Amino acid sequence: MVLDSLSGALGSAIKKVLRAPVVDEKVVKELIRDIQRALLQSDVNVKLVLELSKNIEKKILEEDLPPGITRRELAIKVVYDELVGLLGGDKPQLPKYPKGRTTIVLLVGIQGSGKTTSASKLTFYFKKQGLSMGLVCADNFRAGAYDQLSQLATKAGAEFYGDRTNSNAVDIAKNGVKAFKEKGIEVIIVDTAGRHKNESDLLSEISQIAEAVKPDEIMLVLDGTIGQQAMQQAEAFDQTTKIGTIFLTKLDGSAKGGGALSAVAATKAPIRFIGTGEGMEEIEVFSPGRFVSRLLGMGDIEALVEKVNEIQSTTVGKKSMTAIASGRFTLKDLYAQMQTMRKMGPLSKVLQSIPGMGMNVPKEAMEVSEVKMKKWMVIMQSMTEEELTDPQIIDGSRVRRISRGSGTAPKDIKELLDQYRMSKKFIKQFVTKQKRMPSMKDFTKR
Ligand SMILES: Nc1nc2c(ncn2[C@@H]2O[C@H](COP(=O)(O)OP(=O)(O)O)[C@@H](O)[C@H]2O)c(=O)[nH]1
Ligand SMILES: [Mg+2]
Repeated sequence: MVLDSLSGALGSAIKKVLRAPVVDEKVVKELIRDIQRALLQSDVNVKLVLELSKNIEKKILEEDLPPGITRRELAIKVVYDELVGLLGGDKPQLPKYPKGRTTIVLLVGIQGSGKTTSASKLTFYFKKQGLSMGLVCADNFRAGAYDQLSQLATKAGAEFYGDRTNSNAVDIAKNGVKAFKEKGIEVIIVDTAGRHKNESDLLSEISQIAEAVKPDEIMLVLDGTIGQQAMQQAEAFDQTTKIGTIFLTKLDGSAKGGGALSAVAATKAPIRFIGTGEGMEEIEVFSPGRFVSRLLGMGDIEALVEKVNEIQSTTVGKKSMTAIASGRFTLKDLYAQMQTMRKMGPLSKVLQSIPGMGMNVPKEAMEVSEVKMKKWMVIMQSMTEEELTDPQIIDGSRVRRISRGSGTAPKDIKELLDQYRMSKKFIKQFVTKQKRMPSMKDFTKR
C-alpha cells in the first residue's frame, strides 16, 4: 500500500504515545505536532490540518475518561476517529446498485486520472454482483478513446455504446443512455472526456452531460498521485456538478495520498473505490477505518477502537455495572459479556484495566477459551427467555432439551451454569468492593 511516508510518520507518532511512560499534556502536544508535520508533508491542506489537530488536542485532554480506558488508549482512538472523520466517516456502506432497475453513473475527472480504466473496473465489480452493465463513450475529444473503451467493455463483459460520427458528446451520452435503458441494462456508466481546449469548456460540457443524462451518481475519478492539486480539482468539479462519490486511482504507486484526503474533505464526497493497479480487477472498496488503521500502522487499532467504543456504549460500562450492582446478573448479561469479550479479549484483562480491580481477578476463573465461549453462546441461543433471565429453573429435563437443541453434551451445559454462578459470585464481590471505594467518578480523572 501507498502513502508510505505519511504512514511511516503517523505510525511513529503513535508509537511514541504507546511507549511514553505516562501520557500527559506534553506527550499529547508532541503527538499533535508529529501529526501536523506528517499531514503537511503529505500535502494535506494547512487549514484542515490545523482544524484537525485542534480537535484532537481538545478531545484527548478535555474528555472525561470512562472507566477502563486509559488516556493513552483515548489518545489513539481520538486520532483514529478524527482521521476517519476526515475521510468521510466510517459508514460501512457497500456499494450496491439495485437489480431490475437502471442506475446511471457519470464518471468525471481530468484527462489521465483513470476514468476509462475505472469504468472497466466498475464493470468488473458490479458484474460480480450479477448486474448487467453498459458503457457509454462520451469522450470524442481523444482519438483513441472509442477503441480503448470498446475493447475494455468486451473484456469486462459490458455492452458498449459509442458514435464516431457524432462530434457532440452531450448527444452521444444522451443517446447511449437511452439505448441502454431501452434494453433494460441495470448499470450504465458514462465515461467522459477529460481534456478540452480549456478547463471551462470541459466543465461546461460535463454539466451539460449531467443535465442530459440525469445520473444517479456522479463519481469523480481522482489520481491519487497528484498531491495538493487534488483539492482544487475536486472543488472545480464539485462546483460545476455536485460530486457524489470519489474513485481514487493509482494508489499502488508511491502516492502522496494526502492531497486526496483534502479533496474528500473539500467536497464531502466519500471515497467509494480505490484503484491499485492498471488491471481491471485491481479495484478495492474503500473503507476509511481500514485505511486509517493501515495509515497508523497498527494492525490491532481496530480492536482498540472497538474496545473503547464498547466500553463507552456501556456493555461492561457504567450501565450494566449498575444493573449488576443491584444483584441482577442473568445469563443474558453473561451472553452480552461474552460477545463483548470476544471483541475485547479475556474478561480478566478487561477487569484488570478497571481501576481498583488490579490483580485481584482470579485469572483461571475468567480466562475462557474462544472455543468454549462459542459453544456456550450456542447453548444460550437454545435457551428460552425464561431460562436466560432466571437460570435457577434449569433442571435436568431442561438440560436435556437444551442439549438436544444446541447439539452439545449435558456436561457442557452444566459447565456453563457453573461458569455463570462463579461469575455472578465474583461480580457481586467486585461490586461490593466498588461501593466501599470513594466513587467511580474519581477514576475518570486519570
Ligand atoms: N498503476 C495504476 N495505473 C492506473 C490506475 N488507474 C488508471 N491507471 C493508468 O492511468 C492511465 C490513464 O488511464 P485512463 O483510464 O486512460 O484515464 P482517463 O484519461 O481518465 O480515461 C493509464 O495508463 C492507466 O493504465 C491505477 O489504479 N493504478
Ligand atoms: Mg478516458
